[in-house]
Amino acid sequence: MATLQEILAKKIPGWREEIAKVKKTAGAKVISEVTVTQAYGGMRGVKGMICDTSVVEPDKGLIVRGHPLLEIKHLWPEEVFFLLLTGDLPDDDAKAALLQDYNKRAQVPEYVWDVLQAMPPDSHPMCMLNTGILVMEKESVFRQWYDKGMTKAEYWVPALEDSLVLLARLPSLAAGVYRIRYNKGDLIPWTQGLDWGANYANMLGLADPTGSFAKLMRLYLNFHADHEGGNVSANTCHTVGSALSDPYYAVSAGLNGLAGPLHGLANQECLDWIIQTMDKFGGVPTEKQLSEFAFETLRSGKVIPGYGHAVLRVTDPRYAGFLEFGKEYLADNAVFQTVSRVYDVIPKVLQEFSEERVKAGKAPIANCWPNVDAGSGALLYHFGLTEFPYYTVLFSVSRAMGMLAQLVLNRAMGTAITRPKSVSTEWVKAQAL
Ligand code: CMX
Repeated sequence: MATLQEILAKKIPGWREEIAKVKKTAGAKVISEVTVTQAYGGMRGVKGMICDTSVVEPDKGLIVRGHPLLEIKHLWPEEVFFLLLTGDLPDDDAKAALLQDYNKRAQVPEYVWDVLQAMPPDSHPMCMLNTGILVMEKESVFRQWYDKGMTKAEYWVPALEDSLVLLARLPSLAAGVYRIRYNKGDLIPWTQGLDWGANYANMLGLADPTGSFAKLMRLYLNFHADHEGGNVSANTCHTVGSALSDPYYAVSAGLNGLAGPLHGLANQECLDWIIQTMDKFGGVPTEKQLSEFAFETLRSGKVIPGYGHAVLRVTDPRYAGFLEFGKEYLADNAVFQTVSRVYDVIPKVLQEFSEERVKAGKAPIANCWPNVDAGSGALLYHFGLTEFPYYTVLFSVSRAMGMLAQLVLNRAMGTAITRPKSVSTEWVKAQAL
């Protein structure tokens, strides 16, 4: 049975050749232009980097290595990581081999727990997760090989080893963060032979008599793994990794971005908003009540979390997939019913608010539809994971797969250090006015 390392070692030379050919024949072709608005506006829509693991089509959503997300929603997370890295769906042997790779590397060192136990008890779970990742940096094989001296062509090999160690340990680390931060008792160890998603579900320690929570975790970890290269977490990981900082530093940097409320933290904010509406109206609010509460939120200068997107212009298929799961497993749950009702109301509210904004000379809201963060919290809440500030940690465990797959491929392709050119406002005025 071929290992992931052997499979990649076979594929990488062909990919390098292909990219060299593309650069040689089409190197001078212009693929993007940048306006002044884009330069001030977070480079939205500027095509200035390559990511082969997935693409996000504005009208379709996430496509992973050519597969529309909802067509591969049955994949377990380890299969998704294999797909992201190699471009192929793994057969049973490859899936088993990757699980073995994780089993060998899953033990979180004791010093990590010592550090986490010593953190202030009100630390945010994202800060604890990231601290745990950073203290393990001393084990980076990439850094050891780099210090000894290695060729550029070899970079991907220790980068992959660090990635496998990190991915193998992340479920235990993240579950440990949950149990320490919320005083849930002893840590639950990794179970050899149990898959990555079910292991994580098990180590959190929530009751799961029917196995539905493990199912949700596999789906959750599948859906959040990757979202092309330009989002804050992936792009940050890419930039930091491009300086040849090792995967521990790079992933940690990416996750610090995921911890922002406009990015991954929106899932925490979103459920908080849903619960606020239920508290205010004493149960599942009516459409009218929701609409009024939404306008109140918007007029107080806040965003509606879970809605809008920098690239998408339709309902996020990840949201649609979660909604489908909810309808199957928790249709009677009041929080889920509120989430569904919010979906009936918010796009219209945002559209109306957007029109008001435009009349007032502001930018329109480009996308009034839900993103991934709009629905996931209700599902977690149903299964007893009620601590909102923990939600972005779950997102992180999953997103690490995409960031690491991209990082390994970038090291394999010898992607250059990131260094776009910034210009000053004086320069823009001189050019454009
Ligand atoms: N509620 C209120 N206003 C919103 C909005 C929302 N859900 N979505 C966009 N807008 C506003 C923006 O804040 C911006 O206002 P200003 O011009 O006053 O700054 C204006 O509409 C134009 O923004 P846009 O072009 O539509 O969207 P951006 O690409 O700039 O931002 C995003 C995208 C996701 C940050 C934004 O839609 C947002 O803040 N959504 C709520 C937070 C959220 O759900 N984030 C999670 C995204 C998914 C993820 O990364 O995990």
